[in-house]
Amino acid sequence: MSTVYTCFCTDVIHDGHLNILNEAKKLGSVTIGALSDKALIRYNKFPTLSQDERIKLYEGLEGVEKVVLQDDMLYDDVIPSLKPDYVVHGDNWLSGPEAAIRSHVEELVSAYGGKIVDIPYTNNEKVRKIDMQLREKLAMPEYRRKRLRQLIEMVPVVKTMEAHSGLTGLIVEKTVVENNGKLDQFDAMWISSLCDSTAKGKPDIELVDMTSRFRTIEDITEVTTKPIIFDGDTGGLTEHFVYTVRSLERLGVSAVIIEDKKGLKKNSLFGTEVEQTQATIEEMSAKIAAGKKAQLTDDFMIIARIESLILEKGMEDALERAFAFVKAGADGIMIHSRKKDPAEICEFCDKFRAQDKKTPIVVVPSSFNTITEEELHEHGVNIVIYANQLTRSAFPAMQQTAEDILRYHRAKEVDDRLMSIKQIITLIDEI
Ligand code: SPV
Ligand code: MG
Repeated sequence: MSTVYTCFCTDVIHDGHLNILNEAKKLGSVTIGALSDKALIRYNKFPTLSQDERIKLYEGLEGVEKVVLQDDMLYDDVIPSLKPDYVVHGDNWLSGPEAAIRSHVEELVSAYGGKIVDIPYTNNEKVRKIDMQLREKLAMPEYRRKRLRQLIEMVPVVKTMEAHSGLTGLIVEKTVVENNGKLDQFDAMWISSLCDSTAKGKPDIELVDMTSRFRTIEDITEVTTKPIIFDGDTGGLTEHFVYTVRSLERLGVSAVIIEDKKGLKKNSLFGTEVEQTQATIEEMSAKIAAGKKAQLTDDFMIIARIESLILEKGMEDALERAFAFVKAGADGIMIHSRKKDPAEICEFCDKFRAQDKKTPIVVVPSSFNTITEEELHEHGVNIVIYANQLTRSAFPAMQQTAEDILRYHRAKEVDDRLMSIKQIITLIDEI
């Protein structure tokens, strides 16, 4: 009897999967590959069932011979070992970033004379509804909030991109690229105080109040599912910070990062060019402890951001603060630097990791942008935040368009670099 392989990456079996399975059964004895959690996160979306639950779900399907774990989105391990006569997949992988995976499978099966069978994708009302319900589940506060802690355990580096509006949230949510035959996407969103303020034409000095910052969070949570790390600036007064923690938890935010500064906060990238006052270890520790006490869920994280390198207070001061803030209850630490050379960040991470193997480390490589995620991971970093790049790319593009329309007294000259009207009106999903 012929053998058939198909890879499933779903938490819910709908008509589309049953159709694939039926077509597969007509060709021979069927093995389902269950894509592992870590591959699924890169390939598709965060699972709502565990890897083991998914395997059980597939094993329960009628006519399935066996279920194996597929640990990589590329089929390099499973195909050469199983050598199926047929690999069956929905025809949605004929185009878009997934096409690279299909062509890799084609190479693998043609090595021994196997074949790919593309099954027409089922796109009925019921299937769309199930997809939408899954997305909605991922977007719910109780599911979204805990996802950052889950991701830290599941991926080498949580890749986090700035979002400051529904639209930028959608970009972070939906951008998928194909790179060396694999797909990749961001894991989480950073609601930057700099970008949230800049979008409102205001300076980054804690001027945009919390009600407005929460509105930004809601704009983003309404259209996305990925977890959120909120830039809480200094956290404000401790008496206010405890309320902020509760509100953020309720909104489904996974973490707040607060920096050890007091008085009028200026953006860190000004460094010592402007007056900035660092809070004492005792003051910051008390704020962290109060936040942890106010927190109601186990999922939420309070991450302490250390400004010693920014304010040129030295490595020893940065490390002393990091250990003290962890002792005060911080669930993670963020170390910041405005040097182009990543050396001081790496030194800090190595020294911190020598004494603390577990507490998550967050970095924001805006200035030290030559270092890769993989290199940062080697120094023990868990979360990398691209804090402002979407804002900094949009601003000059808009400015150039405005200048050119003024220059030419019409819009024809700029049209080539604009998104088409058709694209922009179909960009947003309708329910
Ligand atoms: C932000 O994005 O607002 C930050 C990071 O706090 S930085 O601008 O580098 O200080
Ligand atoms: Mg900020």
